Amino acid sequence: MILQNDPFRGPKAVGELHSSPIMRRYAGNPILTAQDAPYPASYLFNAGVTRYRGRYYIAPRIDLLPENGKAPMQSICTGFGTSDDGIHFTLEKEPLKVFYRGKALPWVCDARLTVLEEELYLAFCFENCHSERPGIARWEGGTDFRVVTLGIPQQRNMVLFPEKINGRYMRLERPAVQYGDRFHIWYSFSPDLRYWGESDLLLGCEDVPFANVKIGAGPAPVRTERGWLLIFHAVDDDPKRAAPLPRGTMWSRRYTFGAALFDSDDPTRLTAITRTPLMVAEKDYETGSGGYEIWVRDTLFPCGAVLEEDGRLRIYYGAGDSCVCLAETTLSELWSVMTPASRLADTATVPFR
Ligand code: BMA
Repeated sequence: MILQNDPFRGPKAVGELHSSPIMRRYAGNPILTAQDAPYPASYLFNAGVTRYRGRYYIAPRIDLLPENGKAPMQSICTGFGTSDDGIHFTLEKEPLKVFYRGKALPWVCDARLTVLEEELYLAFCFENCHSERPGIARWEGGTDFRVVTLGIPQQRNMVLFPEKINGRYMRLERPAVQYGDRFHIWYSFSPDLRYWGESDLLLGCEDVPFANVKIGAGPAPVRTERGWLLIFHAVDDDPKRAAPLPRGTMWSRRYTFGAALFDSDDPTRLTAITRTPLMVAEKDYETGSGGYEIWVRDTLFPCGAVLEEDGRLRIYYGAGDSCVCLAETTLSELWSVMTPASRLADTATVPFR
Protein backbone atom coordinates (compact mmCIF):
# COMPACT_ATOMS: atom_id res chain seq x y z
CA MET A 1 0.00 0.00 0.00
CA ILE A 2 1.37 3.42 -0.92
CA LEU A 3 0.70 6.12 1.67
CA GLN A 4 0.22 9.42 -0.13
CA ASN A 5 0.71 11.45 3.07
CA ASP A 6 3.93 9.70 4.12
CA PRO A 7 6.43 12.51 4.91
CA PHE A 8 9.38 10.22 4.23
CA ARG A 9 8.61 9.22 0.66
CA GLY A 10 11.81 9.65 -1.30
CA PRO A 11 12.66 9.94 -4.99
CA LYS A 12 11.01 7.42 -7.30
CA ALA A 13 14.23 6.34 -9.01
CA VAL A 14 17.74 6.29 -7.55
CA GLY A 15 19.68 6.47 -10.83
CA GLU A 16 23.18 5.31 -11.68
CA LEU A 17 25.36 3.91 -8.89
CA HIS A 18 29.00 2.79 -8.71
CA SER A 19 31.15 0.90 -6.23
CA SER A 20 33.34 3.01 -3.97
CA PRO A 21 37.06 3.05 -4.81
CA ILE A 22 37.80 2.11 -1.18
CA MET A 23 36.47 -1.43 -1.82
CA ARG A 24 38.93 -4.01 -3.20
CA ARG A 25 37.45 -7.21 -4.59
CA TYR A 26 39.48 -10.37 -4.00
CA ALA A 27 41.13 -11.28 -7.31
CA GLY A 28 40.09 -14.93 -6.97
CA ASN A 29 36.35 -14.18 -6.64
CA PRO A 30 34.03 -15.99 -6.33
CA ILE A 31 35.46 -17.77 -3.28
CA LEU A 32 32.65 -20.35 -3.02
CA THR A 33 30.12 -21.65 -5.55
CA ALA A 34 27.57 -24.47 -5.91
CA GLN A 35 30.40 -26.70 -7.23
CA ASP A 36 31.98 -26.58 -3.76
CA ALA A 37 28.95 -28.16 -2.09
CA PRO A 38 29.42 -31.87 -1.39
CA TYR A 39 25.73 -32.48 -2.23
CA PRO A 40 23.44 -31.38 -5.10
CA ALA A 41 23.27 -27.58 -5.32
CA SER A 42 22.24 -25.11 -8.03
CA TYR A 43 23.33 -21.87 -6.33
CA LEU A 44 25.37 -21.12 -3.22
CA PHE A 45 25.38 -17.52 -1.91
CA ASN A 46 24.56 -15.14 1.03
CA ALA A 47 27.02 -16.57 3.55
CA GLY A 48 27.36 -15.71 7.23
CA VAL A 49 31.08 -15.65 8.07
CA THR A 50 32.88 -15.07 11.35
CA ARG A 51 36.14 -15.92 13.13
CA TYR A 52 35.80 -18.26 16.09
CA ARG A 53 38.53 -19.95 18.12
CA GLY A 54 41.20 -19.14 15.52
CA ARG A 55 39.28 -20.37 12.45
CA TYR A 56 36.82 -18.87 10.01
CA TYR A 57 33.30 -20.33 9.90
CA ILE A 58 30.91 -19.99 6.98
CA ALA A 59 27.18 -20.68 6.60
CA PRO A 60 26.04 -20.09 2.99
CA ARG A 61 22.52 -20.31 1.61
CA ILE A 62 22.25 -23.21 -0.87
CA ASP A 63 19.34 -23.54 -3.31
CA LEU A 64 18.59 -26.62 -5.36
CA LEU A 65 16.32 -26.00 -8.32
CA PRO A 66 14.21 -28.71 -9.95
CA GLU A 67 15.96 -28.51 -13.32
CA ASN A 68 19.08 -29.83 -11.64
CA GLY A 69 17.40 -33.21 -12.30
CA LYS A 70 17.69 -34.36 -8.74
CA ALA A 71 14.89 -32.41 -7.08
CA PRO A 72 11.11 -32.55 -7.55
CA MET A 73 10.77 -28.92 -6.37
CA GLN A 74 12.98 -26.02 -5.30
CA SER A 75 14.58 -26.46 -1.88
CA ILE A 76 16.74 -24.27 0.32
CA CYS A 77 19.25 -25.21 3.00
CA THR A 78 22.32 -23.73 4.66
CA GLY A 79 25.79 -25.22 4.38
CA PHE A 80 28.40 -25.07 7.12
CA GLY A 81 32.16 -25.04 6.78
CA THR A 82 35.52 -23.76 7.97
CA SER A 83 38.71 -22.21 6.69
CA ASP A 84 42.14 -21.32 8.06
CA ASP A 85 42.64 -18.23 5.89
CA GLY A 86 39.12 -16.85 5.38
CA ILE A 87 39.33 -17.51 1.64
CA HIS A 88 39.48 -21.28 1.06
CA PHE A 89 36.51 -22.88 2.78
CA THR A 90 35.62 -26.58 3.07
CA LEU A 91 31.99 -27.43 3.64
CA GLU A 92 30.77 -30.24 5.88
CA LYS A 93 29.28 -33.28 4.08
CA GLU A 94 25.74 -32.33 5.16
CA PRO A 95 23.94 -28.98 5.42
CA LEU A 96 23.53 -27.63 8.94
CA LYS A 97 20.43 -28.53 10.95
CA VAL A 98 18.61 -26.14 13.25
CA PHE A 99 16.64 -28.15 15.82
CA TYR A 100 13.41 -26.86 17.27
CA ARG A 101 11.17 -29.04 19.44
CA GLY A 102 12.94 -32.18 18.27
CA LYS A 103 12.76 -31.49 14.51
CA ALA A 104 15.05 -29.74 12.06
CA LEU A 105 13.55 -26.49 10.70
CA PRO A 106 12.89 -26.39 6.94
CA TRP A 107 14.43 -23.98 4.43
CA VAL A 108 16.85 -22.18 6.77
CA CYS A 109 18.61 -19.41 4.83
CA ASP A 110 20.41 -16.04 4.76
CA ALA A 111 22.36 -16.87 7.94
CA ARG A 112 24.58 -14.52 9.90
CA LEU A 113 27.14 -15.83 12.39
CA THR A 114 27.92 -14.10 15.68
CA VAL A 115 30.38 -15.02 18.42
CA LEU A 116 28.82 -13.99 21.71
CA GLU A 117 30.15 -14.94 25.16
CA GLU A 118 32.48 -17.52 23.58
CA GLU A 119 29.62 -19.34 21.82
CA LEU A 120 28.80 -19.44 18.10
CA TYR A 121 25.30 -18.29 17.15
CA LEU A 122 23.40 -18.48 13.89
CA ALA A 123 20.78 -15.82 13.16
CA PHE A 124 18.63 -16.99 10.25
CA CYS A 125 15.35 -16.90 8.40
CA PHE A 126 13.29 -19.99 7.57
CA GLU A 127 10.48 -20.38 5.11
CA ASN A 128 7.52 -22.72 5.34
CA CYS A 129 3.76 -22.98 4.76
CA HIS A 130 3.08 -20.35 7.42
CA SER A 131 5.48 -17.77 5.96
CA GLU A 132 8.96 -16.54 6.70
CA ARG A 133 10.20 -16.27 10.28
CA PRO A 134 13.54 -15.39 11.80
CA GLY A 135 15.39 -17.13 14.59
CA ILE A 136 18.60 -17.43 16.58
CA ALA A 137 20.25 -20.79 17.31
CA ARG A 138 23.35 -21.87 19.26
CA TRP A 139 25.96 -24.22 17.77
CA GLU A 140 26.16 -27.60 19.47
CA GLY A 141 29.07 -29.06 17.50
CA GLY A 142 29.17 -30.86 14.12
CA THR A 143 26.41 -29.44 11.94
CA ASP A 144 23.87 -29.14 14.76
CA PHE A 145 22.36 -25.91 16.01
CA ARG A 146 19.58 -25.57 18.58
CA VAL A 147 16.98 -22.78 18.52
CA VAL A 148 17.25 -20.22 21.31
CA THR A 149 14.43 -18.03 20.05
CA LEU A 150 12.13 -17.67 17.03
CA GLY A 151 10.42 -14.48 15.89
CA ILE A 152 6.96 -14.22 14.40
CA PRO A 153 6.31 -13.61 10.66
CA GLN A 154 7.04 -11.65 8.48
CA GLN A 155 10.66 -10.98 9.18
CA ARG A 156 14.06 -11.62 7.62
CA ASN A 157 17.57 -10.33 8.18
CA MET A 158 17.82 -11.03 11.89
CA VAL A 159 21.26 -10.20 13.25
CA LEU A 160 22.64 -10.64 16.78
CA PHE A 161 25.11 -8.19 18.35
CA PRO A 162 28.37 -9.84 19.51
CA GLU A 163 28.20 -8.21 22.98
CA LYS A 164 25.62 -7.27 25.55
CA ILE A 165 24.62 -3.60 25.38
CA ASN A 166 24.24 -2.07 28.84
CA GLY A 167 23.54 -5.50 30.32
CA ARG A 168 21.10 -6.76 27.67
CA TYR A 169 21.36 -8.67 24.40
CA MET A 170 20.51 -6.75 21.25
CA ARG A 171 19.36 -7.92 17.84
CA LEU A 172 18.28 -6.33 14.58
CA GLU A 173 15.40 -7.46 12.40
CA ARG A 174 13.60 -6.40 9.26
CA PRO A 175 9.84 -6.82 9.42
CA ALA A 176 7.96 -6.92 6.12
CA VAL A 177 5.10 -4.45 6.06
CA GLN A 178 1.99 -4.16 3.95
CA TYR A 179 1.63 -0.64 5.22
CA GLY A 180 3.62 1.93 3.30
CA ASP A 181 5.85 0.62 0.56
CA ARG A 182 9.25 0.48 2.25
CA PHE A 183 10.87 -1.90 4.76
CA HIS A 184 13.15 -0.63 7.54
CA ILE A 185 15.59 -2.04 10.12
CA TRP A 186 14.30 -2.46 13.69
CA TYR A 187 15.98 -3.51 16.93
CA SER A 188 14.96 -5.39 20.09
CA PHE A 189 16.54 -6.11 23.48
CA SER A 190 16.51 -9.22 25.63
CA PRO A 191 17.59 -10.14 29.16
CA ASP A 192 18.21 -13.80 28.23
CA LEU A 193 18.32 -14.19 24.38
CA ARG A 194 14.92 -15.87 24.54
CA TYR A 195 12.39 -13.15 25.28
CA TRP A 196 12.72 -9.99 23.18
CA GLY A 197 11.07 -6.61 23.48
CA GLU A 198 11.42 -2.81 23.58
CA SER A 199 11.45 -3.02 19.77
CA ASP A 200 11.90 0.23 17.89
CA LEU A 201 13.14 1.67 14.61
CA LEU A 202 16.92 1.60 14.06
CA LEU A 203 17.26 2.93 10.52
CA GLY A 204 14.58 3.98 8.04
CA CYS A 205 14.73 3.25 4.33
CA GLU A 206 14.46 7.05 3.92
CA ASP A 207 17.84 7.44 5.67
CA VAL A 208 19.58 5.66 2.79
CA PRO A 209 19.69 7.82 -0.35
CA PHE A 210 20.35 4.77 -2.56
CA ALA A 211 17.31 2.77 -1.36
CA ASN A 212 13.68 3.26 -2.30
CA VAL A 213 12.20 -0.16 -1.44
CA LYS A 214 13.95 -1.71 1.55
CA ILE A 215 17.05 -1.97 3.67
CA GLY A 216 18.22 -4.81 5.91
CA ALA A 217 21.09 -5.50 8.28
CA GLY A 218 24.00 -7.39 6.73
CA PRO A 219 26.63 -9.06 8.93
CA ALA A 220 26.62 -8.84 12.73
CA PRO A 221 27.65 -5.30 13.77
CA VAL A 222 31.37 -4.78 14.36
CA ARG A 223 32.69 -2.80 17.34
CA THR A 224 35.18 -0.12 16.23
CA GLU A 225 36.89 2.79 17.95
CA ARG A 226 34.24 5.09 16.44
CA GLY A 227 31.18 3.04 17.37
CA TRP A 228 29.21 0.08 16.07
CA LEU A 229 29.66 -0.44 12.35
CA LEU A 230 26.72 -1.94 10.48
CA ILE A 231 27.03 -3.04 6.86
CA PHE A 232 23.52 -3.08 5.40
CA HIS A 233 21.95 -3.99 2.07
CA ALA A 234 19.83 -1.41 0.24
CA VAL A 235 17.26 -2.14 -2.43
CA ASP A 236 16.07 0.28 -5.07
CA ASP A 237 13.55 -0.38 -7.77
CA ASP A 238 13.29 1.26 -11.15
CA PRO A 239 10.58 -0.01 -13.48
CA LYS A 240 12.76 1.16 -16.41
CA ARG A 241 15.19 -1.67 -15.57
CA ALA A 242 12.47 -4.34 -15.85
CA ALA A 243 13.75 -7.32 -17.83
CA PRO A 244 13.37 -11.07 -17.33
CA LEU A 245 15.77 -13.12 -15.21
CA PRO A 246 17.12 -16.35 -16.77
CA ARG A 247 14.07 -18.22 -15.46
CA GLY A 248 11.53 -15.72 -16.73
CA THR A 249 10.60 -13.65 -13.65
CA MET A 250 10.63 -9.91 -14.35
CA TRP A 251 13.25 -8.08 -12.26
CA SER A 252 13.75 -4.33 -11.89
CA ARG A 253 15.39 -4.21 -8.44
CA ARG A 254 18.99 -3.69 -7.43
CA TYR A 255 20.64 -4.83 -4.18
CA THR A 256 23.67 -2.73 -3.22
CA PHE A 257 25.29 -2.26 0.17
CA GLY A 258 26.53 0.55 2.37
CA ALA A 259 27.64 1.19 5.95
CA ALA A 260 26.21 2.99 8.96
CA LEU A 261 27.78 3.84 12.28
CA PHE A 262 25.99 3.80 15.64
CA ASP A 263 27.00 5.22 19.01
CA SER A 264 29.29 2.91 21.06
CA ASP A 265 27.25 3.23 24.26
CA ASP A 266 23.85 3.57 22.61
CA PRO A 267 23.79 1.58 19.35
CA THR A 268 20.22 2.69 18.68
CA ARG A 269 21.62 6.13 17.75
CA LEU A 270 22.85 6.67 14.20
CA THR A 271 25.99 8.83 13.97
CA ALA A 272 27.22 8.44 10.37
CA ILE A 273 26.34 6.76 7.07
CA THR A 274 27.66 6.27 3.53
CA ARG A 275 25.45 8.42 1.31
CA THR A 276 26.44 6.34 -1.72
CA PRO A 277 26.93 2.56 -1.81
CA LEU A 278 30.12 0.75 -0.90
CA MET A 279 29.47 -1.80 -3.58
CA VAL A 280 27.30 -2.24 -6.64
CA ALA A 281 27.23 -5.25 -9.01
CA GLU A 282 29.85 -4.54 -11.71
CA LYS A 283 32.07 -7.59 -12.27
CA ASP A 284 31.01 -10.43 -14.59
CA TYR A 285 30.49 -12.77 -11.63
CA GLU A 286 28.12 -10.14 -10.15
CA THR A 287 26.28 -9.06 -13.29
CA GLY A 288 26.12 -12.30 -15.24
CA SER A 289 28.12 -10.95 -18.19
CA GLY A 290 31.08 -12.67 -19.83
CA GLY A 291 29.64 -16.18 -19.70
CA TYR A 292 28.95 -16.25 -15.95
CA GLU A 293 25.56 -17.76 -15.28
CA ILE A 294 23.86 -15.96 -12.40
CA TRP A 295 20.38 -16.27 -10.98
CA VAL A 296 19.34 -12.74 -9.93
CA ARG A 297 21.23 -9.88 -11.56
CA ASP A 298 22.12 -6.61 -9.82
CA THR A 299 22.15 -8.34 -6.44
CA LEU A 300 24.90 -8.04 -3.84
CA PHE A 301 23.95 -9.32 -0.39
CA PRO A 302 26.53 -9.05 2.44
CA CYS A 303 26.13 -11.48 5.37
CA GLY A 304 29.69 -11.74 6.75
CA ALA A 305 32.27 -9.25 8.04
CA VAL A 306 35.56 -9.91 9.78
CA LEU A 307 37.73 -7.12 11.19
CA GLU A 308 41.30 -8.41 11.02
CA GLU A 309 43.91 -7.39 13.59
CA ASP A 310 45.77 -5.32 10.97
CA GLY A 311 42.71 -3.07 10.44
CA ARG A 312 41.46 -4.74 7.23
CA LEU A 313 37.72 -5.23 7.10
CA ARG A 314 36.74 -8.27 5.05
CA ILE A 315 33.19 -8.27 3.73
CA TYR A 316 31.65 -11.50 2.42
CA TYR A 317 28.73 -11.02 0.06
CA GLY A 318 26.44 -13.07 -2.11
CA ALA A 319 26.63 -12.08 -5.78
CA GLY A 320 23.75 -12.57 -8.21
CA ASP A 321 22.09 -15.00 -5.75
CA SER A 322 24.64 -17.43 -7.19
CA CYS A 323 28.03 -17.40 -5.42
CA VAL A 324 29.98 -16.05 -2.43
CA CYS A 325 32.53 -13.25 -2.97
CA LEU A 326 34.96 -11.31 -0.81
CA ALA A 327 35.98 -7.64 -0.81
CA GLU A 328 38.20 -5.69 1.56
CA THR A 329 38.73 -2.19 2.83
CA THR A 330 40.14 -0.62 5.99
CA LEU A 331 38.38 1.24 8.75
CA SER A 332 40.30 4.45 8.00
CA GLU A 333 39.16 4.33 4.37
CA LEU A 334 35.61 3.66 5.54
CA TRP A 335 35.65 6.74 7.80
CA SER A 336 36.68 8.81 4.77
CA VAL A 337 33.46 7.92 2.92
CA MET A 338 31.03 8.22 5.83
CA THR A 339 29.07 11.41 6.54
CA PRO A 340 27.85 12.44 10.00
CA ALA A 341 24.13 11.68 10.15
CA SER A 342 21.16 11.32 12.41
CA ARG A 343 17.96 9.53 11.54
CA LEU A 344 15.38 11.53 9.56
CA ALA A 345 12.52 10.28 11.76
CA ASP A 346 13.44 11.25 15.32
CA THR A 347 10.90 8.76 16.66
CA ALA A 348 9.11 5.78 15.14
CA THR A 349 5.78 7.40 15.95
CA VAL A 350 5.71 10.26 13.43
CA PRO A 351 2.08 11.06 12.49
CA PHE A 352 0.87 11.38 8.88
CA ARG A 353 1.07 14.81 7.34
C1 BMA B 1 15.91 -11.42 -0.49
C2 BMA B 1 16.44 -12.71 0.10
C3 BMA B 1 17.86 -12.95 -0.29
C4 BMA B 1 18.12 -12.69 -1.76
C5 BMA B 1 17.50 -11.39 -2.21
C6 BMA B 1 17.65 -11.13 -3.70
O1 BMA B 1 14.53 -11.28 -0.25
O2 BMA B 1 15.64 -13.77 -0.33
O3 BMA B 1 18.21 -14.29 0.00
O4 BMA B 1 19.51 -12.64 -1.97
O5 BMA B 1 16.13 -11.38 -1.87
O6 BMA B 1 16.99 -12.10 -4.46
